[in-house]
Amino acid sequence: MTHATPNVIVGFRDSSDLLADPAALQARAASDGYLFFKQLLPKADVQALRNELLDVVAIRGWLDPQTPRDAALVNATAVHDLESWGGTGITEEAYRDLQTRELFQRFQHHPRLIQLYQTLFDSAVLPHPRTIARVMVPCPSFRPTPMHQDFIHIQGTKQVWTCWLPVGDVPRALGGLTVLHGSHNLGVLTVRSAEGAGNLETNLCDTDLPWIEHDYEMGDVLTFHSCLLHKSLPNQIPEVVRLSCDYRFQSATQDIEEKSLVPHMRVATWDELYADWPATPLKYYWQQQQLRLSPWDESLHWQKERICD
Ligand SMILES: O=C(O)CCC(=O)C(=O)O
Repeated sequence: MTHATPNVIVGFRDSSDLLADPAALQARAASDGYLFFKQLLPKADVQALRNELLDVVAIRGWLDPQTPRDAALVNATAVHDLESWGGTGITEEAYRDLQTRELFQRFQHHPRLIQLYQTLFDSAVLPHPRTIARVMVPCPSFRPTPMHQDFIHIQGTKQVWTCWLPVGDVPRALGGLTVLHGSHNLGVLTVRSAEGAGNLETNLCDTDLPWIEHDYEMGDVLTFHSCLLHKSLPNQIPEVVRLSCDYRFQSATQDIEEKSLVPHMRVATWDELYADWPATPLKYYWQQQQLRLSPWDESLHWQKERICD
């Protein structure tokens, strides 16, 4: 762990050794608000997911045809007018295609992820059906994700943990996720409108809490509490696509809000997304579980002025 600037730490604390000690893992989660696991997932598994996500952009001509697909270099001319739909990095039509891909939906149920959350929650796990991928194609309309708490967008129990999964190496210069250490203890903060994924930015007054940045490698997993402040760094390698998924998990015994059960941004219905899938228990898996639904609180979305003393 090194200090880049006074309030920025580079390098997450690795919690891999705590997976064998549930009480210690839960204590660290409660104090830090995030957990990081180096190489939790086999590289080959993440590479298969990467190939799938890259396929979505390659078949639309958005990658440079002169370089290997895995380099994820953009075709700058082709992406010049591309509009990032709702912070996904790609168009609505391409994102719908991505969401139909079984590998992408199945990946959230990777045994190593389920095992991690069983240990963290000490209970049966409910993976949120609403899954999100970010295919951050660097184009003129692209904006980094503003600082926010997921609870504003997700609601339900505050004990939802986001799994942010770099789908490939994501060095800081490529615009990975950074978190504000311990900020889940600040409570639910007010927001104002902003550009970038979610379109809301948290009003954060002066704090001594440090931001932690990381040079992610393929296979790494970052997970954090629903109230932990986070944002993406700017992409300073403007010719390379940044790939990541954000999946969410909670204990099956806690409240969930209904929008977490529908496809992200209602890009399609589940029937439409499943249309070409073979028969599999993955389809509508959550309907086999007893869910505790809680109502949406629209007042959390009201935009507020920045109020700091
Ligand atoms: O990947 C990003 O840029 C945003 C991800 C995010 O905000 C999240 O996972 O909650």
